[in-house]
Amino acid sequence: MAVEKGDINAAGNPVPDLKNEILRLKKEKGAVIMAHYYQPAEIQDIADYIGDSLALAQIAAKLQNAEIIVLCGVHFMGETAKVLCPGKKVLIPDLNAGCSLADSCPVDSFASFVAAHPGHTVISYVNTSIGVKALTDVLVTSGNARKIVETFPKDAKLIFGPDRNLGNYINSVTGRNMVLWNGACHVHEEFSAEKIAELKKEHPEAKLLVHPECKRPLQIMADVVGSTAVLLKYAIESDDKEFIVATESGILHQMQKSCPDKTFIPAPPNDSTCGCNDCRYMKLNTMEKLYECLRTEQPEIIIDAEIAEKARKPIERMLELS
Ligand code: CIZ
Repeated sequence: MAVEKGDINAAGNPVPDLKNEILRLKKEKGAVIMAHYYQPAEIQDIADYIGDSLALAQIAAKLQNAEIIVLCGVHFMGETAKVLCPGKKVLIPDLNAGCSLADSCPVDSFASFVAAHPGHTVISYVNTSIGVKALTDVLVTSGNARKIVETFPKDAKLIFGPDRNLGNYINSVTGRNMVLWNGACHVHEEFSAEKIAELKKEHPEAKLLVHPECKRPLQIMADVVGSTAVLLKYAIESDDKEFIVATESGILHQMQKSCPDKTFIPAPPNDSTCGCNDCRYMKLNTMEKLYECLRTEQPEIIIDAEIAEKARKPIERMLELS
């Protein structure tokens, strides 16, 4: 049951009007709220900035007046903001909001993988821990991976981690032969090509929008493969009226808001009862936690200064090349 203003919470205190309290605290503390497209709809609606991880990093790098950044997303996004804004307090509503893809690439194992490929340039997807970023030459997001990989000669020796599906996709469109780390995202790996094919029969006019973290068969079936920002832009600019969307469900909120006259159908996962096109980490953030985070200025992202310095270089290189 939804908790509403006027209700009494478990501690016996009145429940605050969360939206107004968040806006009040934000103003009082000179805070900026940034939200990823995969956040719950009500958090997207209250944010100052909404975007993919590239846009959020670009905005964080340019923020002048904010004292506090509340990054409503997952932990690695908060770390990226902290590296780019070392003088600001960076908060995240739930410190447990991790990332299955980042977890699929432990720092020690990645260090051994890099050591086993001497002479290779290390390209990492931004969905990695700060430790993996510190081992990386240049970071990419799904929005700029192709462009950045194409800045390297065709025969350059490249390592790409941690997402094997994005890596495969970039190899296929750039003609590169990057050595891939074998990692994946629990949401994007779950979409079922068979169920999507069935859905396409029911909606023959629908365009299939696929995130490159999905498996190869989906990439091949897709009308468009792209980052959240690319898929959103396509949906807005297209004359088509119906879309099947194979990425985390949070993006459907912006799609529907931007295109109220169009229909967006979430792509079905293998197990239709699992709710697995909701990222369990992204959805840990709630309005209650956002309010508490602004009130208490906790939890805060803290990064070791030496690692932050090492991670800054590949992040800045990505921003220069984007
Ligand atoms: O890089 C991001 O923001 C993610 C996780 C997805 C996307 O394509 O925007």
